[in-house]
Amino acid sequence: MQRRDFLQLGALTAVVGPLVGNGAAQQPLPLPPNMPNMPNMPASASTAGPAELSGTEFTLQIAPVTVELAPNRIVSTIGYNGISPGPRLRMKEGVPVSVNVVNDTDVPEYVHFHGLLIPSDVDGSEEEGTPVVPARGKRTYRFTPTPAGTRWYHTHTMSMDDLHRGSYTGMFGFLIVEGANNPGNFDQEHYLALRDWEPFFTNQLMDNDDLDPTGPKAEKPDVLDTRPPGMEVTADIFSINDKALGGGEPIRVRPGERVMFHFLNASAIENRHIALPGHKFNVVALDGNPVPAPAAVDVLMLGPGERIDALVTMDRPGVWIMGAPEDPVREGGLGIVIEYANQRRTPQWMPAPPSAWDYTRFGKPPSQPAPAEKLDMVFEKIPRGAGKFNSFTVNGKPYPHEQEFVLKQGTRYRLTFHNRTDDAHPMHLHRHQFEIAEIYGKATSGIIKDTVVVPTYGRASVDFTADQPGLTLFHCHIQHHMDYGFKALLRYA
Ligand SMILES: [Cu+2]
Repeated sequence: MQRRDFLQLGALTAVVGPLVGNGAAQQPLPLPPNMPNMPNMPASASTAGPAELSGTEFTLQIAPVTVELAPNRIVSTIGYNGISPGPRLRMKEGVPVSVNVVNDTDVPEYVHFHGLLIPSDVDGSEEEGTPVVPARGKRTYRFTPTPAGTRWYHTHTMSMDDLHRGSYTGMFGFLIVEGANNPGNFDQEHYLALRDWEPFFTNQLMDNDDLDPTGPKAEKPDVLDTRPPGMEVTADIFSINDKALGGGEPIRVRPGERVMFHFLNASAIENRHIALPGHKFNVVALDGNPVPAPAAVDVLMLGPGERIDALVTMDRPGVWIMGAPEDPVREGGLGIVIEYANQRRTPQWMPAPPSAWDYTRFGKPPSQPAPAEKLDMVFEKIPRGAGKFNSFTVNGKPYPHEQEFVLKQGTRYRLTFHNRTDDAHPMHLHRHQFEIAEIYGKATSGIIKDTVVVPTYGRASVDFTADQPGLTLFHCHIQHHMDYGFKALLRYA
């Protein structure tokens, strides 16, 4: 019996808890059953620390942790300070900090500070030459956090075929860089990290393409590669922060409240969508950076590594499920209950209106001419190029592209991604931010990001200024893709 079959059977026979609805559109909430390979662990090796740390001196202890997704549904993994997600780190823009990392495991580690403009030796990337945090050792990262916004931190080790290492573990957390002016025009705010657990290899990937952007498939080859693909990584147990849907407390709101949600896709494996029936998300920032044209949408899309800050006006009293539009993902745990005051109903789900994600909705018309300097990157997948797994090339060459991407300091570049694969990839540039210039065949400006999902067989162009000397890693934020070649190293002349 396949694992997925087992899960579905288990879900059907699971004792349905107090969350079963009785409305026309309600769905039962079968939580993932306790898996035989998810033992109820004794108390974790480290003591759970506070959920938020602020100041200039931080300590992150890497050690085994247990995560209670729901009563009797406990996963064991590696985390920071005894919890997963790790503590939210709150820093002030421009004020130097020290992050002391204590590694209480037998595996050398890197902590990457995602979305910050910091030097290579503290960026937390082996490829960039950041010194390792040795197994059973410690190292201090010192840097000056910038720019302000919703950032995050996570392990940056390779996993290869070990699904208990790297970003498959619980080693991730929010990092908030506070700027000088923080308007905070809302009634409450929540930091929500989307996660999956207990990943496994599969040949059959669930397709969520309905909600994905459509546009010209400018890079679709005339003759498709029909060789059998290698195995990919998937999961069927999900959570928001450390709780599966129904496994934790609801978010309690009052009619008329404005709630700021800070979403992070901390998954190592898949792009995710989020909807809240009857409500719209007013997107105000992407990857922590305010957008030129905030706009309201029904469904959010986040590739691994991406963040969205969105305001929701609570104007439809009820008890709702905010979660993944795809039934198996939401029922597998990717959701959280939004409960209005004085509402006693069971949580309701309603399918979201048809809605494809489009970054350019939040941009402004292009105003700048294209930079004179251009770089092109062609992404290709080699089916089973790495034994039972696919491998990836950038410009037909394997990592590390010694003379391929050499930047002149102070120069502005237009970087064009040609995605000749049958997947949408979340591409992340370390230590820099870029401005989306064109995507889905549409030109735009003013959207500043560090990660962008390049559509299936699509093309995207981003502009960036080479103003951060030092080795700079560029990679797909899907761990399995990065590990099998989907990365390049940019260097300065
Ligand atoms: Cu990828």
